[in-house]
Amino acid sequence: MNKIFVRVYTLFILFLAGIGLYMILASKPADKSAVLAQNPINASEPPRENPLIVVPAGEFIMGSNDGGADEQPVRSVFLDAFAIHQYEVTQHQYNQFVTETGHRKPLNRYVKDIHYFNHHNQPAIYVSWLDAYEYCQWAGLRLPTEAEWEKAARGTKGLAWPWEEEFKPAFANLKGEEDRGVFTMTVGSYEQDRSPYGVYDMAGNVREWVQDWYDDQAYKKGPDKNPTGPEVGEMKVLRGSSWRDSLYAGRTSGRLKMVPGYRYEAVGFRCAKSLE
Ligand SMILES: [Ca+2]
Repeated sequence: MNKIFVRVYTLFILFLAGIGLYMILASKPADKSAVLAQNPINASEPPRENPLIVVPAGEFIMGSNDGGADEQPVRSVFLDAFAIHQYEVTQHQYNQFVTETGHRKPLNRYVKDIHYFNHHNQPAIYVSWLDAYEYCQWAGLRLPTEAEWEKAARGTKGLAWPWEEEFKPAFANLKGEEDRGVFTMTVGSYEQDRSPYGVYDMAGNVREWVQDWYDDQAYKKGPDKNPTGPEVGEMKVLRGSSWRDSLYAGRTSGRLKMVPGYRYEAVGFRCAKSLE
């Protein structure tokens, strides 16, 4: 009697395990294709060029009274001419640096959902401030200052977003369902997330390291010409919002601070250079 009971019980357990296995196997491809359908990366697209866009010398409106206290006051700041990458540095670009120098790879097998992030036209992510700094040096460039980044994002007239003054979360790759992105997207694929100079993704896609140390008084104390932030500090500045954050965080004057060693799936960068 006992033996029959054990056999029936064993068969019942195997039956349950089979159903569980079937459900796992059947559900995975459906989830993946649903996500990918919402996140259309053109896999066959060749690597995108990332030209430098010239921002002419002159004054621009820096800061805002609508955000954090660290963005105040609003004032006119003069910058010498500079050039800045049209797009965030792509994985194609960053991988060339890794191959040539042996620098640490940003993506590895421990990264969750790596297959949603690893196309060559998606931005380089999981890069610390020092990774970004060293990439720009290798490329014969440098990180933009906060002031340069802000001018490249908003033009001379103090736009709150890279586009006109409307609150339009669908215009950039941000958190939420208004736009078509789920993870990082091909750089430059949001035509409206384009600044008056033609620089893309200054509102969304990934947050971006800049050169300056963070100082909450930097906008109050900085010079009116070519401000570069404090000499020393503990935190570096990130600018713009990302696929994991809101449009509010992507205001052109918004400032975020982070330890320089921070590496994350929503943080990348772009480079700049001074012009004579
Ligand atoms: Ca960005």
